[in-house]
Amino acid sequence: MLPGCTPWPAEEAGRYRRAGHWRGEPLGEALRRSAGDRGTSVALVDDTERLTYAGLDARVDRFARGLLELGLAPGDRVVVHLPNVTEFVVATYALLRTGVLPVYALPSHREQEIAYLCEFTEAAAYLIPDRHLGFDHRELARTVAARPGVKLRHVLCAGDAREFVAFADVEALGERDRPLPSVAAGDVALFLLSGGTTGRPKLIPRTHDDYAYNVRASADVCGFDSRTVYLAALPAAHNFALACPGVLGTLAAGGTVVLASDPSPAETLPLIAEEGVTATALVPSLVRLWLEAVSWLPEDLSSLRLLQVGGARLDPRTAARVRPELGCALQQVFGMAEGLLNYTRLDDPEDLVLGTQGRPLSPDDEIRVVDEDGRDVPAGATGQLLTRGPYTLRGYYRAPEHNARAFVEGWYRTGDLVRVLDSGHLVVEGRVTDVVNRAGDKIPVEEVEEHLAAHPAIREVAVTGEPDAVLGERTRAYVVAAPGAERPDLAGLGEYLRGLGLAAYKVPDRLCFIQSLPLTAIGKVDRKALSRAPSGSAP
Ligand code: OOB
Repeated sequence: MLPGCTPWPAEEAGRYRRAGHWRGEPLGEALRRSAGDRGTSVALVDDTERLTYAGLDARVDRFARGLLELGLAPGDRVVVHLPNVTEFVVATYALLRTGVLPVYALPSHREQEIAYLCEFTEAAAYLIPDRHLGFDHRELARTVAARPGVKLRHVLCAGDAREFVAFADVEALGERDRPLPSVAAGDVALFLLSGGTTGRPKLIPRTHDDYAYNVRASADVCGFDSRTVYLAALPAAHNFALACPGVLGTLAAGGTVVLASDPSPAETLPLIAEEGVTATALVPSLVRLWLEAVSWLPEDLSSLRLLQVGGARLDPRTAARVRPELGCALQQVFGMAEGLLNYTRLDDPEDLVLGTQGRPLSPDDEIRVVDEDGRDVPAGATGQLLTRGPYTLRGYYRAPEHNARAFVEGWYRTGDLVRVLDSGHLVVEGRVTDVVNRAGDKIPVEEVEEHLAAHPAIREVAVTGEPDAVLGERTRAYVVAAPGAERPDLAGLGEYLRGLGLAAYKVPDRLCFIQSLPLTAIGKVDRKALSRAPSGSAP
């Protein structure tokens, strides 16, 4: 196993193999099998092209050989920062087939996040589009590559590459025949980012064996097969749209993946009608947007059979509107990049589908619900969810200190407060730790605080979450102004944070000046007291 990663104990690993969860097949093979069975069927559709399985498989092999020609080697890390475009899928399978390890950044990440990922993983390459949604990623790449701690050997750019290596050139390099290395299924295949509990995102190593099981079991539970047309509306770099069952699950099942460049109703609803989309996945804030949009966008959504909703809690009232107003079944998904996935099943009674966040995917997922002292709570009571199982990590990458807190005897502390019903379904009641879940984007408030605290007009700051009708949760910055300084306004602070290279979703939604921050008994900022405080003067 890659240094810095924690393997499963041998006994559990043996059990997962014997149960048939871990099959010893690298992730890149499922596509090859689909290509063998269904070469002429359409595998992938994006804004500009349609690829058959045979076409996609051949491009993946060319790109894989091209990566090796460039000097990338198995075990090297590569930061993948691509939106939902064909190149994302080609690069993903090519990396999986060469054993070069993708580190999946989200499209909205900017200099702070990307530089951190490049430095922390000692990335050898960075994959970008030329422009996406009005943002020039080449400029970002120049800034990141110039930072002293960043040791990139290559920047690969999809589209107009300028001084960087064009994707097309990598494929051309791969025309030359050379064997691909053999990849061991027990090894790390890729890195996902954690929603984060404190500060910087943690890196989650996923092995071929565990992630292939994640993909295959999810596709089974969701009934994906060769007739499935899956719309990737959320970023494909996020676990939900990548593997639950997502892009990888659809392609393993021989279906068709349609890539949407953004999840807005204006982009996605016409695609559903044009491509005959049968299944998709959204976060709750987008469901509400879609529900509004269907009343004025006259698109035919009759092909849609399944809407998966997860990433943040879906309120039962919105849940109840899905079937009558969108005409498809709802599936709630409570998942995490760390592993454990809970799905409501397609044949669950309506009260469970509307009122719970599903039950564990695998018969070998283990669940405990504990109180603040780590003791199991009585059946049905609320407590923190701990889990371990055949596709849940045993440790974050290169994070021994954090791992000592985040795991207890192999159990991963999710930070989520849940209760378990007699049926085994989970209801998510909230979080233990300080992450704001804004429309499914997880905001580690301490990271935002750290940046705001460096602002010359700010003496102290605390960021909290509060309920929001559209976003689920929004953020509010409570600021104690520096004496004598001119008070910044919300727009000014937003500009300041974006100027530092922070992703836009982390910019506070509200700002509130106060005299001093309330403290807990041991002197920590009392966020609970803050969220009870009146909202203050400025919006
Ligand atoms: C998904 O993954 P992450 O890693 O971005 O975030 C995980 C966290 C969970 O620990 C929980 O706090 C929250 O997001 N969450 C939910 C939820 N689904 C995720 N909270 C309430 N209800 C839900 N249905 O968000 C993710 C990964 C795979 C599939 C779906 C979502």
